[in-house]
Amino acid sequence: MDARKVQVLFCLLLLLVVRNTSQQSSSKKRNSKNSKKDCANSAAMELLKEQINNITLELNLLKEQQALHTVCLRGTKIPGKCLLADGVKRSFHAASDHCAAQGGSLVTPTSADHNQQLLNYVRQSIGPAMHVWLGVNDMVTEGRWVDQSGGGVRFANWETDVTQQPDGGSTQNCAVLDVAANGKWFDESCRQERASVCEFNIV
Ligand SMILES: *[C@@H]1O[C@H](CO)[C@@H](O)[C@H](O)[C@H]1NC(C)=O
Ligand SMILES: [Ca+2]
Repeated sequence: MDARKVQVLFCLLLLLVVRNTSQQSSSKKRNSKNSKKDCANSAAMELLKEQINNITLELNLLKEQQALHTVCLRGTKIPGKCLLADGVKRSFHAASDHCAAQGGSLVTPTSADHNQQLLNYVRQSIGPAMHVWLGVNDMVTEGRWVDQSGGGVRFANWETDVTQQPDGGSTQNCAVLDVAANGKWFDESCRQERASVCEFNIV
């Protein structure tokens, strides 16, 4: 419903209210002239309401941007995204929920560059011996590795020089990035408790 319709409805409602109150108070002085004035007032009110709505929306957007700015300052910025590492060890699901609760998702590198930036960031922020969860799993279909939105991953960085990752079959359905292995990926049991990095899209 657009603002004009709302306004007309509001006026009709107002006329009803006016009639009722004048009946109740037995006052016959409220005439249509007053009602028209009331309608003009109500139109002004509607405009004010719309302005308040607009300002509220803008304020919320600013708050979001501010929060994102804080995340970027505490973490690091890569093209299009801010990353925030958390050394607390959690299962894959708990880590994923933890990111979602902050408006982000588990980090999912989409290129060798991103993977390298993530590796550097984790190394200098939470340490050189860390395994961190990636937003990558093959829980639904064994061997089909998907990102947090369920789409197939286009970039992967499995360790294949020493071992042949992913090698855990149906017992290991979640992916980690191993800092000690220079950012190579390994599959692990999703119940393992690992550090994590959340990513936040920069709007
Ligand atoms: C509120 O925002 C909408 C969409 O941006 C705009 O068309 C409208 O004119 C704004 N209203 C007021 C009262 O500022
Ligand atoms: Ca698997």
